[in-house]
Amino acid sequence: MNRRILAGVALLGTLALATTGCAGGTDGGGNAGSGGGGDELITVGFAQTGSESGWRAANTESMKEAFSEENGFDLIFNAADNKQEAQIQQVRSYINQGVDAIVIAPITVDGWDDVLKEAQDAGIPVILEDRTVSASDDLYASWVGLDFEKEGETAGQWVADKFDGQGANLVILEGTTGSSAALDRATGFASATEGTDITVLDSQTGDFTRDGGKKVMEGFLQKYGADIDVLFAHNDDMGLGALDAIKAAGLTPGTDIQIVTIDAVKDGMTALANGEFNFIVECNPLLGERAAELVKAVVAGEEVDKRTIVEDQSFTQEQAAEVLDSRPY
Ligand code: GYE
Repeated sequence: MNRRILAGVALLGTLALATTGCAGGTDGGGNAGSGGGGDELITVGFAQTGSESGWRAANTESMKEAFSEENGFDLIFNAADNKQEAQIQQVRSYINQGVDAIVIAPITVDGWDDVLKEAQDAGIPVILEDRTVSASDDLYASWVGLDFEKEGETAGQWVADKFDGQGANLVILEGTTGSSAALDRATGFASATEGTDITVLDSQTGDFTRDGGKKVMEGFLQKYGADIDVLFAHNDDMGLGALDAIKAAGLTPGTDIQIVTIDAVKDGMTALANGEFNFIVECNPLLGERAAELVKAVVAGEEVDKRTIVEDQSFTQEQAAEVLDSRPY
């Protein structure tokens, strides 16, 4: 009997100690002495777009890894299935829960002003990752992401170098309508191919998914058949979906129709190394660590850069074959 009671008392003692450690953090006091604790966890609500692509899966993993308890975070995760309204609702719910900071990967550029203002009024800092918004940058603390326009430009430059002067026919699979990733890639690509004799036969959204890419490419093939020389897909997944459609139409991807995509995820790089894709512009999804650093700094009241751009590379078939095994995602 005695032993049991003693064990219970000891356990309660440990709990009390642990709780004291936490409370110390809340008071903002750096009161050492509570043995194990350290600071309180930072509660972060992360509003992810959805799970549309391999890029997104890698991005989600990177975020979950960086915003771990060991790193001092209590992460509340939600993916909005690519529905802007649902994502905004999720951000509102994070505001109501009184989280310490909110991270958003905004599905579309427009429509964020009101909810960002609500977060600001509630004193909750917002950090954007991946895509950008059209709202004033006074309404959020910081953004970390990629230069989508440059990605589109690099893809367009490759097409121009290869096909200008041949009167080639091009089709485009666009990303999610209204997303900064799709808008900026389209702008960059158009500027790099402007003034060439390349004809854009068609350009439609495949919503950044394999299924979307496949369906839209089937439509393109029905309409234009073997007249199509080049495909530009705003991401690997849509290009991978298009491969099925091209093969089903009796054409050889990489030869009959040359394919340039953006992202450089494992499946895309494999298709490139196998000769089914012809060129990939990288878009780095591993933004978690930088986002976590930004959140920590902002919550601590430190000054941070408004914009952090992560550099991308690009790959030919030969380069893809060389680096394929060492790619982390
Ligand atoms: O290229 C695509 C994903 O916003 C950069 O979204 C991201 C894009 C990425 O679904 O695969």
